[in-house]
Order: sequence, then structure tokens, then C-alpha cells
Amino acid sequence: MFPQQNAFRQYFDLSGFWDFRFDPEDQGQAAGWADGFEGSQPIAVPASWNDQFLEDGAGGARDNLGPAWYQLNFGLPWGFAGRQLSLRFGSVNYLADVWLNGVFLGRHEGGHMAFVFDATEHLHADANRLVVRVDGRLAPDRVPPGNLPREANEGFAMHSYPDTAFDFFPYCGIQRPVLLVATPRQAIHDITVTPAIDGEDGLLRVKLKASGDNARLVLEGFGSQRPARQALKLEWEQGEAEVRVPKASLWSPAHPNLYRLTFELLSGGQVCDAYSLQVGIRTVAVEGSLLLLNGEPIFLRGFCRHEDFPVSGRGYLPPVIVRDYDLLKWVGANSFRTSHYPYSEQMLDLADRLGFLVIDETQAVGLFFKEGGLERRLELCQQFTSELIQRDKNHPCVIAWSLANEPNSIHPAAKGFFRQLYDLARSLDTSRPVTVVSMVGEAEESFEFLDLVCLNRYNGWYTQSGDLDSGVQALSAELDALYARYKKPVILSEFGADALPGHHAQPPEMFSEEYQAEFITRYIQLLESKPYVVGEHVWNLCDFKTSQAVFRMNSFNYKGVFTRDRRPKLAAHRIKQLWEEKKR
Ligand code: BDP
Repeated sequence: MFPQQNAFRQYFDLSGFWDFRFDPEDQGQAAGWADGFEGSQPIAVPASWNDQFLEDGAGGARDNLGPAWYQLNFGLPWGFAGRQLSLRFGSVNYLADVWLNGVFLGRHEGGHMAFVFDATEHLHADANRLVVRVDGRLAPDRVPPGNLPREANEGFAMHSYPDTAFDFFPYCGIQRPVLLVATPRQAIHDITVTPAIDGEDGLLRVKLKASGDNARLVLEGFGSQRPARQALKLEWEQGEAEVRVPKASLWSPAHPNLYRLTFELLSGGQVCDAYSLQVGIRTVAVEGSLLLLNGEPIFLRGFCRHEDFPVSGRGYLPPVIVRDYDLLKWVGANSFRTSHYPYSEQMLDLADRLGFLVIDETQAVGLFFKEGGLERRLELCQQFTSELIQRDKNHPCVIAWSLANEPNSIHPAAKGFFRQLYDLARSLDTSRPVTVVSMVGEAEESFEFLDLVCLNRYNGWYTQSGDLDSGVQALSAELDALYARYKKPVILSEFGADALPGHHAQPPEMFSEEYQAEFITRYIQLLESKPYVVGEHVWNLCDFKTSQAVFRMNSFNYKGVFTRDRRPKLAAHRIKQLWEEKKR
């Protein structure tokens, strides 16, 4: 549960300038840095470390993936003493070890995901020292993987420096805020709200875990309606209830109506904790070749993006989030996928408010199945899937879970691997479709059990290069075959072409703005002519940084329809026009 501020809860944001140093010999722990270290330089938190410094040691700071150490001294904020206290990290990439006042609090593996350590017994009233060792190195037994032996990637290996098995820069560090959190001793621990629709009414099925005697719910709706109250009985610290919302205002992209549902925990007849959620009443379902929102067919128009910006890297940057939503609105999008890792919780809160349909993806990108270590990769993917669903389950904006992007799943082991992940996702949430975003097409046998067919295609770019006619023709045939075989709704989850901003060619030619605009136009026209296609996500909203490689000029992927500093290319204007016409 994201921390809140109310009469019972408080949090303090530890963002700011911390002390930082690299640990090239990996001797920091032996040298006692966990208790505090010297020889540091200031660093901004949250942000990736890679683009904050020009130099550090022989390799330079940019390509130095750690280990590195962070340290912060702070006093306990007023009002925090006597509470349950914890430290919450929004995202540390990739591996974090955390010490508070010399005491080891724990380790978390995997970036892009929040994790919490209890700190109640270890915080001092006056001076505290928080130390974090961060290891962002690439390895075959990490997810996403890197530094793979050449044969591991079944021929798909991209050779780049740093050597990622994925196409974005492996930014590392403390990339989202670190919060010091105070909660009551008797508290609400977990809330699950699943919406349903019954005629004109909405239903909110609520599950609560809390350590009090009993609880009550307060639902606030629109303007004049009075808040509705309802009791919720707890047994063994768990309780369930169904809240009926008469004549509900449903949530949708056109009308992102949100209710406010407050949980009050009672102990000895007194309220001892409270937590409020913004909830949207909407349903998602797959029926035949259709994707339904609130029982009506819906078509996803939008993009994939990256958390990526100059200097801050993958760091949490609120103005860029606002700008990106403005770009999405301007161009007429209603949807995006969190390629290729979970985005910040704040990004999803805004998607709820602004009415975007989100395919929420784990960080399982670049998976391979040939080499050893599959068990470990499965364990990590299971952890990431559970963490994602636990974190994002209450967002109305999230309409599907994506378990992975472009696994090299022509290998026979892939199907069993994804069957296990699919079953896990389904056991945690039955209210949303589950998918894997594939590049292998018909050979992706997991499509037999996945709820949506998500395919990435670059015909006219990586294949049929420069020849859009043949590319689009081949795509059309492939989509038909895919639907004929699996009979499920299809989303073209990536398609796009690099365009160097300011480079023009008529007739259109690869890498020109005209070619990108033409490529996307032809794809959109094709996709919207196929009744079983339910979505189109252009790759990518903005240009973004990658590792160095011969196929990545300036270490950028230029498939953005906006530049990295968020200016439109020709394609953005073209898409805006196309999607405006569709809406009419
Ligand atoms: C797709 C990947 C994406 C890449 C894109 C590209 O899913 O991460 O950035 O290709 O090559 O295969 O531009």
C-alpha cells in the first residue's frame, strides 16, 4: 500500500542529496562501509547515477553499473516516535542491500518495484545513518539478463556495450523516492478492491487484512451524494464485504469517474487507522475476438514508452510524467503499455485520473531458455509477477498484465515456464486478462492459454527493410493466420521505425521523418481494418537512450514519434490526424 498522510499515518520523503561512491574492487562491505564511509561525492536521489557524473575511474560513471554505495544522515521527524516505522524504497536498480545505523535490514532483488523494511527497532530519535549498496551489474542469472554467452540468446543476441539482452540503457541507482513511513501499531495491512457491474449498479468486492477488532467503509462519490457507510467484520485479522453503488458512474477513458473508498479500522470502539483509495467501477473481459470494457468493445490506441530523460536517466521525474500524459492526450491516445518494466506508482495514479488503459508489464524482458539457470529465472519472474499484482491490483487503469516482453520462446521450455507464470497471475487476480508480448508469432505456443495475443512486428524495418508494401502485406497475412489459429483478440503491441529528427526524404526513405510517418500510417490503416485486432501500440512515444551499438546511432533508439526532449516529429502530427478521424 502506498504510504498516506492522514490523522493516523505519516511519511517523510528522504529525497535530496545523498553521499555516493563507487566500489570498483567490491570491497566496501569488508571495509566496513555498511557503518558509514568516507570519500564520497554528492548525488541526487531519486535519479539514476549514470548521467550525473562525467568521470569516475577508468570506465566512466555512465557505464559503471556498480557496485556503488549511498549514504544519508537524518534525524527522526517530529511525531514519528512511538509508531511503527519502516523504510520504503520506490525502486532500486538492480540489487539493494540496506543498513540502518549499522544494522542490516535486508536485500531486495529487481528494479522498478517498491520494497519495504521494518525499521521500528533501529531508528534513533536524533541521528540516523542509512546506507545502501546498489549493484546494477548485468548477469545471465538476473532478470532482465545481460552479459549472456553468445549462444544463449538463440541467435537474437544484440551486441552492445553495456551488453544488455534488451534495448534500453541499463540505468541504475536509487531511481524512485525513499520514504520513511509511520503507521499505527494496530493497522490496515492490505486492501483488495475488485469492481463489478450489476445492471445500473456498481459493486465493489472488498477484502481487508488488518490488526484491529473491526472496520468500516466510507464511500464518497459525486458532489451532492452523501457518503455511504458500511460495517466490515474482521475475523482472524481478515474481512470481506460487498459495497453496492446504486446508479454507478462507471470508469472509462471518456469518463474516468473515481470514487473515494475509505477504510476505518476500529479498536475498542475507536478509529485507530484509516486508509483511502481512489476506486473506479469498471470491468474488463475478453469475449471471442473482442476486448470489452464495461461490456462494450474497446480499441486500444496508444504507445509504449520508457522512463527515460536526460541527466536523470530512469529517475522519478514528475514534470516528465505530466508532459507525457499531455503528449498522449494531444495525439489522441487512450492507452499504453509499461514497456518493459513497472512504471512508478504515481504514473498509474494519474492514469486512473486521466482515463488511460494500461497494460502493466513486469521487468521480464529478454528472457532466454537455452542455457542453464532457468529455475532461478522462473523464481525471479514469479517474484516480479506477484509483486506487480500486489502493488497495482487496485488501479482501474490497469486492464491487463503482461508477464514478459519478447522472450526467446521458440525454445520448448518456454511454454511450461509461462504456463506456471500465467497460473500464478490468475491465482492472484481473476479480474484481468493476462498476456505475454511475443515476437515469435504463431510459434508462441503460450498463446493457447494466454488471454490476449500480443505481437510485436517491424516489417518494413528490420525485415522487408525499406519496402513497406511487402512488409504490410506480409503482416496482414500473418495476423490473419494468427487469429485463425488462436481465435483470440490480437493487439499489435509494438511497431515503428527510427526517424532522425530533422532528416527528410521524398519519396520516403528509412530513417527519415517521412518514412516513419508513412510506416505508422500504413500499419494503423491495416490494423483498423481487421475486426479481431483490438489494439495498436506504436513503438515508441519518445526517443530513448540505449547501450552503444552499431544499430543505435548516438546510443539512441530513434523510434520515438516525439524526440527525447518531447518535441513532435512528423509522425506525431500524422497519428494525431488519423486518430482524430477515427474518433469522429
Ligand atoms: C522490440 C523490443 C524493444 C526494442 C524494439 C526496437 O521489444 O524493446 O526497442 O524492438 O528494436 O523488439 O526498436
